[in-house]
This record gives sequence, C-alpha cells and structure tokens, in this order.
Amino acid sequence: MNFTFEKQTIECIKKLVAENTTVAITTHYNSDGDAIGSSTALAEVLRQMGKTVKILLPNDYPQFFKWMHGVDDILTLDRHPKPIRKYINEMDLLICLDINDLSRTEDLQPLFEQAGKKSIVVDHHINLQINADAAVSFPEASSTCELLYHVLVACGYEKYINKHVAESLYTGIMTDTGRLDYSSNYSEVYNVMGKLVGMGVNKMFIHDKINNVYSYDRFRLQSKIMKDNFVYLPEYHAGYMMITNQDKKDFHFQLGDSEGFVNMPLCMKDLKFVALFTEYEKGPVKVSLRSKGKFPASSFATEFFNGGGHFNAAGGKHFGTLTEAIEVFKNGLEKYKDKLEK
Ligand SMILES: [Mn+2]
Repeated sequence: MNFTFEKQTIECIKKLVAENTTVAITTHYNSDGDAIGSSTALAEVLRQMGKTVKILLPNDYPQFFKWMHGVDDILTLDRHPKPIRKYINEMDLLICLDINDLSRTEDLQPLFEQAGKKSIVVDHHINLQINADAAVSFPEASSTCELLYHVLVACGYEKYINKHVAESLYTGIMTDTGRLDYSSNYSEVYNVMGKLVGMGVNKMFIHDKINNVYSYDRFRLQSKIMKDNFVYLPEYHAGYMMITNQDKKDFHFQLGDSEGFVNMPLCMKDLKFVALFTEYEKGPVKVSLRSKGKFPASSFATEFFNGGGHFNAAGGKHFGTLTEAIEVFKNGLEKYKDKLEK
C-alpha cells in the first residue's frame, strides 16, 4: 500500500488549515469508533495549533466511546440544535471525516450546504460525492483513522500527534478492522499501530473500554437475536437477522448494543453474505450488510438499499416495513445468486 498523496492536495489542506481559525469537524450518523476516533484525533491536533474546534454530529454516539479525549467538544444536532446552528454560522472551515457523501450527516447536510464554507474531506469509502476544496479519498485504507495519520504526517503535523491523538487513532483502526480481522492485509497498518503504541497507547485499557462494556440485558439480546431472529438461507450461502422495536423494548436497548452483531454469522463456514435489519419507531429500516471474499456487499447496498460503503462491509436503509426490507433482500439474493454460488 502506498500512502502518498498528490502534492497539490496536501498543499491545499495546509493552506486551508493555516488560513482559517474556526473549524467544524463532522462525520456520519450513528458514529462508530472510526468516526469518533478520527474526529477527536483531528480536533486535538487543531486545538494544539490554536484553532477553535467543535465536532458536529447528527445524533448521539455509543457510551463506550465517551472516555476519549476531546468528546467534550462534540455537539449533537438532536441535543444541541441551537449551538450547532450558531457554530455553523461562525465556522470558516468544515472538515468531513469518514464520509463520502454529505447525506451521511443526515439533518446536518442542509445546514452545511446553506453555510457554503470551505471544506476538506478525508475518507476511505468508495465513490466520493462531496465537492470539497481539498479531498483525500483512499478506499484502500483500513480506516479513516489510519488515513488521517498519513495525512497528518504528509502535512507536517506529526509533532501534534500526542498520546490523546494516538489513542483516538488507535481506536478507529482497531474497530474498523474488527480488531485487525479484515481490511488490514498490508504492512503499513501495523507500522502505524506500532508507532501509536510507541506513543504510549495502552492497548489493554482501550480494549477494555470498548469491548467489555455491555449490560446483562445486552448479553441476553445477543443470544436472542442469534437464536430466534437469524434466518439461514443455505441455498444462497446467505442469511439475515433482525432487531425489532419489540426486541429493543424487551432488552432495554441502548445505542451501540447491536455493535458487531452483523459480523457474528460470518463465522459459519458456508455463509458468504449476511444482513442485519434494525427497525426504528421513526424512520426507515436500517440495513447492515457483510460479506466474505469476492461478494460485493457495497454494490448490493447501492442497488437495493439506497446505500453503499466498503466492498465487504456496507449499509443502507429501506423506506418501508421490516417485512418489505426482507423481501427486497431475498429478491436481491436471487438476482445475485451466481455470485453467491461456490
Ligand atoms: Mn471508517
């Protein structure tokens, strides 16, 4: 993997950072470890440079990321609509991390578009759709956190990578690769991890903070979903599972409780593709897709679920009922049958 960037792009990023002082960082709805990790890491770097920084999110994020340094500077649109609107008016630079499309910021999108400020994107999803003043789009990267590390170094900001920044970046790489299970089959990612650990990252602490955080209810929810809500379709080497509103009630569902569920059926030898459908009281059914090997989860997400993502890990939504979403999925399997056969 060759993390070299166009000189012009790096110069443009440096210029935008140098010329602007009030910066907003944003990332995707239902932020994950890579989104929160890259945002808090960059916020800390910019703060050391003397910038005013806020991280603007469309909605709240899981409790198990709230130990990270810099989360105090997060404003979420659902909780802080007024301060967010005020900050968007005041900001002079918007930095988008871990998103290829502004629609991934949901209700923040129109506010950002109306503001029409200068912008930078650093992202690792395929098919960049944001028209930014400077963009680093690198789908081969394990995570935005790893990519951001290389961008910071290329910009000459390495001196600002302190222990806090290192912890945030480490978290994003670890979570986006499923603890280095996937998207990490190249040496650079280990070089970066090594450097971050060398800066004092306490690996055990981070793993404990992120992985060993669940309630008894959540543990039971996991058992219930795997046992009763998973449907195996051996003829397609595929399966799907669902979390209904009733399940959420029964197990006192908290944001982040279904983290990792969609990956679990992948341990089945003959399963190549799996979907998780999550029902919401308000809004569309959320669809998460995972595949193994050469089956393109991303194309499936784009074609059937208004979404996209990475080749093996993608997602989208279905504007309709859970039952309809499952029908769409099954029809998609039939269409993609050739690709799912051995
Ligand atoms: Mn990511």
